[in-house]
Amino acid sequence: MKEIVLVGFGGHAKSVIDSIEGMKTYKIAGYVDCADVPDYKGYTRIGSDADLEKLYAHGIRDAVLTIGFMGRSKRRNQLYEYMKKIGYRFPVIVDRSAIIASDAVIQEGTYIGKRAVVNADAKIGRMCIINTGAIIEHECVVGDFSHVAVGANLCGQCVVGENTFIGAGATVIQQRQIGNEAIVGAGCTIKRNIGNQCVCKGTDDALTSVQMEES
Ligand code: JB2
Repeated sequence: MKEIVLVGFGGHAKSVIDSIEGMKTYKIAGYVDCADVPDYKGYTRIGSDADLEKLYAHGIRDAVLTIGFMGRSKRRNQLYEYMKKIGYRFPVIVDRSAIIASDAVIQEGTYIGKRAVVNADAKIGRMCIINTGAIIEHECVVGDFSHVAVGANLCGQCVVGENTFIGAGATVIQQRQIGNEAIVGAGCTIKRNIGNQCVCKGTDDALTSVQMEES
């Protein structure tokens, strides 16, 4: 089995570990983290970000960015660029319980969590997180580095930009567009288009209660 290194070893890494173990394609070599974090399931620290070149030279070619995010975070983008220059591959990690349509397209480094659904003709960009139980309906497009959190729903033909966060349990109704670097709060119902870098808050009907503010 090919060896893979995990970058970031917090809560999200634990979810990803279970999915990788279920795939039976990769052997987890260990993790790198910028903090002193406890080992988990027998996986141990094999260095820091400064050691990534050395680990590549020692034969580890595959990596997964297991630093999650719940809003804006540039660190995933920076690490991706840095590690691509070294030569790392970022495989798609799909939990064995996820349901992926045969013609869905999922680009490198994206994680699809437990019981997530990616339906027909959907396109998911690079380095996204489609987390536990999220539903990406037919013909949706999700831009690079975006995160659709647990239980969120994108109804058919929605378009989500890059570096955007769709919070837990949020619903975006069909054919709506969410811009780049936007944040949709947990539980929001989005019934209109949302611009770049907008933050949506509110728990009821988006047409009346969602407040929009430029970040
Ligand atoms: O630059 C970094 C870096 N920055 C943070 N390099 C490396 N190698 N590691 C980094 N980290 C590490 O990522 C932190 O030291 C920490 O160990 C880990 C982040 O763990 P945390 O448990 O704080 O969050 P998470 O990213 O695993 O999970 C968030 O995102 C998930 C998608 C959480 O908010 C979860 O609730 C969410 N499901």
